[in-house]
Amino acid sequence: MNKLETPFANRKHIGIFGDTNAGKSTLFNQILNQDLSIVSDLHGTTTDPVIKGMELIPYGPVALIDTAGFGDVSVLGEERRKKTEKILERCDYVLYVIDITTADITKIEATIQYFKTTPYSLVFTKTDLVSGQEKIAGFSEKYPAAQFISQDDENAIISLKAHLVNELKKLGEDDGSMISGLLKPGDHVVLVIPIDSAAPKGRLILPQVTFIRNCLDEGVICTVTNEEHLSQTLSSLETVNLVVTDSQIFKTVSKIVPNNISLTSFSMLLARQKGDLSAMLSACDTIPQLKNGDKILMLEACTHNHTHEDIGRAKIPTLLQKNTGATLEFEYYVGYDFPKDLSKYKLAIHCGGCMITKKTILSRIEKCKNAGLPITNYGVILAYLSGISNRAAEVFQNE
Ligand SMILES: Nc1nc2c(ncn2[C@@H]2O[C@H](COP(=O)(O)OP(=O)(O)OP(=O)(O)O)[C@@H](O)[C@H]2O)c(=O)[nH]1
Ligand code: SF4
Ligand SMILES: [Mg+2]
Repeated sequence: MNKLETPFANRKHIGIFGDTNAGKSTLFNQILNQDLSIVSDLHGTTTDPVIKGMELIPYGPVALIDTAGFGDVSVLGEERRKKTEKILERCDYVLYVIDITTADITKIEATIQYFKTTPYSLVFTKTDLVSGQEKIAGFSEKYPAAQFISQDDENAIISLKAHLVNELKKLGEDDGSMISGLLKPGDHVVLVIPIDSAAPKGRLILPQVTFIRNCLDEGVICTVTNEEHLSQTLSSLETVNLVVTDSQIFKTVSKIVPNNISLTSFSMLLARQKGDLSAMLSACDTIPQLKNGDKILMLEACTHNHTHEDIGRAKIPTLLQKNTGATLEFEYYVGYDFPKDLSKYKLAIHCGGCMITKKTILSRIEKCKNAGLPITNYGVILAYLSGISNRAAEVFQNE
């Protein structure tokens, strides 16, 4: 993906699921109009998920994912099934592919349960192999929104894409903007971005760029500065409705920004946009109860991010142990890995999640909530540990 393309975190994810040999990879290639995924009559051909960004016209950029089939009962199949489940957590929409020649309503109904709350469409494939229209009519009556396709029927793919566009539109345009409900057209916001050794060379990071773009889209005036020039910037402006800073320098910035001006951090805005800010703030109430030996689950979405290694592996553990006076055990899960047993942890701390979809973060929050495990994120806990979470959360208090 080149730099001009929409990042995967900002694309709706569409997963293609179904039994082995149902025609998932064939459909994946048909939608993309490219032979990217291997197609064969052997069951279990697709072993690892294949993900590809595409423009779904007229909807916009999406990510399409081909998965390993459900029906693989080999030992390796168990591993693949787990991978497929993880993919489901990332997906905003499911295309459930069913080979019409072997379709069975009991099985279809059971599989639909597996998708839980993720919206889905049924796609019956291989309609060229059924003689007469009876079978198609039967399923069409039972599932009126179902799509019927075959590998040589281009029109069926065109209408499937149109159906998908409509379905995605129903989900809402995107994850919402970082400033919705906080700022209105004509408001003035000041962004404080430290340019230190952790800042990437010659560019801004994704949440900063997204924030600026959101301001432009919503008619909010935005001034960008660093902590050194913040004081000068504030005194040169007539009105400032909000200051947003990188959480790393919140304390410094908090001293400079007068109390009558609202102040928050990118991490708070990101937690609000992509997750559940109030759950993440209240998870911090657990901190005073932490004791020696308690286990903390650390979730980092990217495998190689040295800045975060520093925050997640050094800064937060040091501050948290200093704050609680307890020796804690930190367990790290990186990428899309997620522990099965959450009962052993006292607190979960997620990274900012800027590179992953809202759906992924919400799935994780849901799992933690179901297990009674409080979950917060790097930015929110850093604000709490620096004693500034009250000020940083003030701007959201009426929500
Ligand atoms: N006749 C016919 N064959 C199809 C159709 N779609 C797929 N097939 C064939 O079905 C077989 C399986 O197709 P794949 O697309 O590899 O199926 P898959 O669901 O990705 O299978 P796994 O990766 O093994 O889970 C291949 O031999 C395809 O050529 C179709 O519409 N009609
Ligand atoms: S906050 Fe998480 S998703 Fe964003 S760059 Fe860091 S590790 Fe990756
Ligand atoms: Mg396949």
